[in-house]
Amino acid sequence: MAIDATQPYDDSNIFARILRGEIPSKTVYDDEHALAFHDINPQAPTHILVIPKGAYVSWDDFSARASEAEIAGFVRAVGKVARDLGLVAPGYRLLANVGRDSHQEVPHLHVHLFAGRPLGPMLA
Ligand code: D5M
Repeated sequence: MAIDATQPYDDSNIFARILRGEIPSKTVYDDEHALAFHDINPQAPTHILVIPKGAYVSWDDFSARASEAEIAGFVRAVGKVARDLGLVAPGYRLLANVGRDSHQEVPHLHVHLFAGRPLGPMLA
């Protein structure tokens, strides 16, 4: 079910539980500011989720409240995952859903990274 991204952060969400180690994930990258793991319901041969370690619901929440170090760390982590997985040459797609109309389901900021096949034109 899509969430209302204006709600306060709910630390019982599934990604908060992954960050606390309460639920396993197939981790591909982990550092001070970010965690990346395989999506449980992949929409492409490679489908990774990259999340900041801090408690942020959305891009706008993150950009308003996160420190410069958190923002830089998260953005660098997304790029590092793409490089480390060898995705730069074939190409990849980043996508972040925010709120009801984009059908965001998990109320912890995440970037989807899709790769591994021609992804076609971008869908609005
Ligand atoms: O996408 C939320 C994404 O989170 C969706 O593609 C499934 C994925 N998901 C949900 N639970 C898990 C677990 N436990 N591990 C890995 N991936 C998971 P959204 O942009 O919010 O619609």
